[in-house]
Amino acid sequence: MADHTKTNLVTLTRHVLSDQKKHADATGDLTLLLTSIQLGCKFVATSVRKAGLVHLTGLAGATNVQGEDVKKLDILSNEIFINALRSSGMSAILVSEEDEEAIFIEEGLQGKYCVVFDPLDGSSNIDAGVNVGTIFGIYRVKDEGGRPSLADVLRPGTEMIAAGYAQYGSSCNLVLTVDKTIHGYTLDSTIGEFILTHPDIRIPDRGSIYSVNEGNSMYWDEPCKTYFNSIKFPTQPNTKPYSARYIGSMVADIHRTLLYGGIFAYPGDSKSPKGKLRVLYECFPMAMIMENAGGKASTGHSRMLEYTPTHIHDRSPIFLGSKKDVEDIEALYRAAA
Ligand code: AHM
Ligand code: MG
Repeated sequence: MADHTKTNLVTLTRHVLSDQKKHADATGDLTLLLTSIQLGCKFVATSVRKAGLVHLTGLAGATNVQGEDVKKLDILSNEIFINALRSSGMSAILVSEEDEEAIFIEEGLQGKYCVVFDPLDGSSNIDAGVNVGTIFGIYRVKDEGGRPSLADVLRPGTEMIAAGYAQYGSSCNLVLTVDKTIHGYTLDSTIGEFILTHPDIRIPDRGSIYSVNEGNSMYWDEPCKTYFNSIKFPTQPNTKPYSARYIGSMVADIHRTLLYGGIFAYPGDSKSPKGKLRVLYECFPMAMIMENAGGKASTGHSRMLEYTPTHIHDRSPIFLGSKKDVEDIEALYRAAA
């Protein structure tokens, strides 16, 4: 028998299509929308890789060595995603970290999905060659055929129908969650396809790595200080302290947490009571991914996905990762309440 494993690749599109076929009422629209997101990720992956060479990391509006106008990578990435999503004909509203206002897609190109995204998260790291990523979440409009409004995106994360991220690093990885399934794909740049490499991702119930910006610890509240002290100075016999890992690029910190376990946190503090991370396109997609991988995501006080954002760039404190690690910090907040 011939070995077909090397020629029978499971691409992201093939995988999503076969999952969608399980739904009798599936139209293929979500698959089409995801195709445009994939295209955006491939385009950004290539641009990130070329950035150092063509000085794409220069100031917006700067000129490269060939005298051509170059755009800063986050602006370029934003345009790439907006163009891909608009032309897919599948989206109704786009919310991007880069745009103050939500973008309402014109009639004629309008579809039934709302996409919230951060086109290039962690971009302040890019000059140092650190991993960056794209984060996205998808809602279905409430009233198909009706007039889309901000109410279609100012909804709890429990109503998101899909979410994911792409990480631009030594390889380009895309993690996607739809219908409680969660799989990881790696871009094979020779054929330009995302190939299924991490089926059914599960996060360990407890980890041994913590990931937080400790430079903010003087501003933390007591439960947060107590929690991080407890994992660094364990009092139980034969218990090792947790290791610290903090890249400062959410996608990279979450990707490691998802694969190895542990906890990632961006707490609120006395300086920034709501923390730094944005609810719609940073906290919710990552929370959905963690939950569907068997982990947890919390504001410290309640389930992250049950929060209702008050505006499109709303922020929230967040603790997410291995179930038991997140439960430990929640217990400390409960005790302090
Ligand atoms: P950005 O969207 O402006 O790139 O900021 C978000 C990034 C996240 O990727 C990361 O988790 C966080 O900011 C790091 O913030 P800090 O430098 O305060 O630790
Ligand atoms: Mg961001």
